[in-house]
Amino acid sequence: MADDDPGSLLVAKAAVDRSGHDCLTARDGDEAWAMYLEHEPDVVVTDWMMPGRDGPALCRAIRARAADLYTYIVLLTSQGSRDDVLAGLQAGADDYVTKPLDPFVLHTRLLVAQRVTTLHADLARYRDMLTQQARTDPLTGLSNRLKLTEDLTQVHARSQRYEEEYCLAMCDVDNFKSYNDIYGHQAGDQALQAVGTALAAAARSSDGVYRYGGEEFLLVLPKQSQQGAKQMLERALHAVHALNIIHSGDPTGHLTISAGISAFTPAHHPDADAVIGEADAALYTAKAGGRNRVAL
Ligand code: GH3
Ligand code: MG
Ligand code: MG
Ligand code: MG
Repeated sequence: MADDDPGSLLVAKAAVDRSGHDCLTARDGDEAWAMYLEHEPDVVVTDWMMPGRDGPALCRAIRARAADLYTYIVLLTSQGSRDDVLAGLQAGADDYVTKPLDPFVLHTRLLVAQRVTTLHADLARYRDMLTQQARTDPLTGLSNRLKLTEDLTQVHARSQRYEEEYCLAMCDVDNFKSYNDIYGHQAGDQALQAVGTALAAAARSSDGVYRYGGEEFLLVLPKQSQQGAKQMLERALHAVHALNIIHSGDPTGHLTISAGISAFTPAHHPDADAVIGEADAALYTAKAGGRNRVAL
């Protein structure tokens, strides 16, 4: 609540307190702005004319902030100043109350404010949920290809800027078509979940593990050398083998994966798509070499 008139501050604070909310008071616009930034209140009730920043300037400052949470703004104007009301709403206020302040009127406006801020908080939650969902593969719970594109763009740009290396590993389940044919698609789905979990467990916390396609997984390994990536993938292949998923259609008798590794280095720096292409080509080498192996 911002007002340079101590009398209206008192009336307003009493009304807000009675509504069961916490009320902070400021005596001018600049103090109100500093207080706003520190406490991020749900609702701002502000006078029109104040020393420092006036009411509309305070509204504009609040609206210019790309904050996640919505601030509901009620402007206090003097009676009969229609132009002020219009200018205030255009500056970003949600509502206005005319002075002298009637505590009952403020109380009713706060009920509306509460409903609006709750709605905005719900929307923000849904938005975050959808953002998360759109980037998650529902079967394995791993990140999906959309998230891969976003993350790889960042890793690639950072590696370019700081001349760091990074590696990609394209992994593909061996003889998976025959696994589905023999054990059914539900068993196939469970196997994919288990493989995804094993890969995620083998990765460092800074690595990214993504479901790239049907039975293909892509690993993004920032600040990793090709040799380090090879060792990590060999551990991952062992981990998948150790899942002990019986596969009579595979020469090893178990479900296995193959992996192809590509590296981005200061000496060899193709664009991000090409780094994926090189991992894919290396995967082909691993398959041609007999599967259940890592190739560079
Ligand atoms: P390779 O060793 O050369 O990789 O042989 P493969 O049989 O694994 O390769 P192929 O590309 O012929 O078969 C991939 C199979 O993966 C076919 C497809 O039905 C299966 N698949 C893809 N996505 C899913 C899924 O979400 N669930 C199940 N159960 N199977 C899937
Ligand atoms: Mg005033
Ligand atoms: Mg495949
Ligand atoms: Mg396969």
